[in-house]
Order: sequence, then structure tokens, then C-alpha cells
Amino acid sequence: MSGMMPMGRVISGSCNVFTIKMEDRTHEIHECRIKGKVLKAARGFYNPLAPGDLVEFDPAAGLILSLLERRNVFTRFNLKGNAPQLLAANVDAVVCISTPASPPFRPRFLDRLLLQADAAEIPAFIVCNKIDLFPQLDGETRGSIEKRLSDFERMGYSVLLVSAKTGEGLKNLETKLNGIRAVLVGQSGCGKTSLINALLPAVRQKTGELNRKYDRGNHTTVMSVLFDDEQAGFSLIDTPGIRRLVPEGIDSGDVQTLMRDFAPFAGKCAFGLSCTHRTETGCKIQEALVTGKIHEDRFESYLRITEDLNFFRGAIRADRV
Ligand SMILES: Nc1nc2c(ncn2[C@@H]2O[C@H](COP(=O)(O)OP(=O)(O)OP(=O)(O)O)[C@@H](O)[C@H]2O)c(=O)[nH]1
Ligand SMILES: [Mg+2]
Ligand SMILES: [Zn+2]
Repeated sequence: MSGMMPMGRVISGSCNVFTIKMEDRTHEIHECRIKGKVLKAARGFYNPLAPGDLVEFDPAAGLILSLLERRNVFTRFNLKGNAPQLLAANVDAVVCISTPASPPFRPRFLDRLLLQADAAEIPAFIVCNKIDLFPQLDGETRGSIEKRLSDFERMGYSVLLVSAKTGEGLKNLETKLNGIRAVLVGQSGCGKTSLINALLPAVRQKTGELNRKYDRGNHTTVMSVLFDDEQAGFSLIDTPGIRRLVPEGIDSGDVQTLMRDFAPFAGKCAFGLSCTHRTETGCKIQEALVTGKIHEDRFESYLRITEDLNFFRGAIRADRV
């Protein structure tokens, strides 16, 4: 670093044009390109920079000169690009948004988000938005949602029930977000943008209608954007809805210790940490599954996640920043 050029925070960016906010009292906004071909740290990534990144830049030339060291990154494996994709950098929390309905509750999607956050060592919590729709559900559906959410709480993840529509629970969410930078992730249509609009009314963004036939979102948000509102005292990164979340940067053998309900049993099987928990005798995870200490859904997640990680491993880079 030259030490002469100012620093800025990445607000958003597409292929190679990024919106940078000056990290000083002026908070000037600049559109910049990356100097030269690629930043060294971006090698192997689908995208070189993410909202939350700090860069050194030349405002007059509109050039990003270097990337400052990251505290953390929240990533996923991008199937189309066949490379890891940065969703956010330098965040204090990953807010995993779910819904009881419209789109339907998908706990195995939460399993994946939480795993990715834990692997990146970023504190994560769950927000169940559209809680106004909960009373309309039948008793069995409500029961299974409550069971899964309380299991998550037992694993140490906070669960907040909110409604961007009615405002219910938003005060609790605000308290939880106080003083931090958080990234909101979840399926399309779960209400990430609606929640940002409700929490940061100064930055109103477009939200989408649900697809009536499929009861899910239409991918209204197309890129990640950082919103910071001096008044609110916290900042939020909106992300595009994810259809399929393939974790990345995780060794498939580490999933058993990363999944918090598996961790107490990991390594205790007859075959130790090399047990795949599928057909081996003396498997403590299988035992926990039978006694209900591990939910069958979580076990299904474990199987599918490890399969995905093994399948896509070839494409995942080794040189992590
Ligand atoms: N009933 C109800 N509807 C909501 C709530 N929050 C959002 N919605 C509706 O859900 C739809 C999708 O909301 P968005 O905020 O666009 O969802 P998103 O997660 O940003 O979706 P993508 O940008 O596609 O990823 C909109 O029609 C919202 O009005 C809520 O708390 N209750
Ligand atoms: Mg959106
Ligand atoms: Zn086992």
C-alpha cells in the first residue's frame, strides 16, 4: 500500500465496476474498476470483491488499487460459475432468514446456511419472517416447524420470530443488530429486502411478488448490496435469493464436528473420525438418530452436504485468503 490513497468500503458491484464509499467523514460514493487484471486475493473466486470489503482506491482515476485483509467471508459454491462466490465480507453476523410459508419452511436450507457460517466462524442466528402466516397453517405443519426451530435454539442459535409486514418482532431484531454489520441470506421470496426496508426506511429497495404457481420468490434482488444508515446504528447486506446452497471451503470430514448436534458424538464411533455414519457398526451418530438426539432431517442434511462437498471438491480452491 502506498499509504497516500484513501480507503473505501465496497457497497456493491457487478463484474468489474464497484460502488465504493469513502471511509471518512465525507462518505463520498465512487464508481471504480479494479486496477490491472485481478486482485491476488480474488484468484479462484467467481467474484473478486463483495460488499463489506475494504479497499484502497484512487478516486480521481476511479481505480481500486488493493484489498485490505479480510476479517471473514461468507461464501457459497456457485454452480453456474463453478467457483466459490463471495456473498459478503467483514461481517459480524449471518442472519439466516426462513419463513413458515410462502415459500414453505425449508429447515435443510437453514442447516446449510448455519454450517457455512460456523465454518467461516461468523456468528449466525435465525429469523423466521412472515410469522403473520403461521396461524393459517395446520397443526401438524406448525408442530414440525416449532420442533425444528427449538432444536436450533438448543444448538445455541437464537431464533427470532418476526413479520416485515406487521412489524411484529422487529424491535427484538433491531436490538440484536445494534452496532453491527450483518448479511441477510435466504431463499428468494423469504423477505430479505422487505426486512431491510422495514428496518432501514431511509434506503427503500424494490421487493418482489411471489410466483403464485410455485409459491416462491422471483429473484427480485440481483446483487448483494450493503446498506448503512447512520441513524440506525447498524448496517445490512442484502443478497440475492439462493435456490440451491452448495457449501464451500469445508472438508467433508469436518461436517461431523461442525454440525453442532453431531459434534458431541463425532469421533466416538467404533471407527472414530473416519466413520461415515452410514453403515458402520458401533456408530454413535446412528445411535443418536435412533434415540432422537439427532433429528432425521439433520441426518439427511449431513448425508447430502457431505455428498455435495465430495462431488464439488475438485473445483474448490485451496488458497483461501
Ligand atoms: N405475509 C407476509 N409477506 C411478506 C413479509 N415479508 C415480505 N413479504 C412479501 O414476500 C414477498 C417477497 O419479499 P422480498 O422482500 O422481495 O423477498 P426477498 O427475500 O428479498 O427475495 P429475493 O430478492 O428474490 O431474494 C413480497 O411480496 C413481500 O411483500 C411478511 O412478513 N409477511
Ligand atoms: Mg430481495
Ligand atoms: Zn459413525
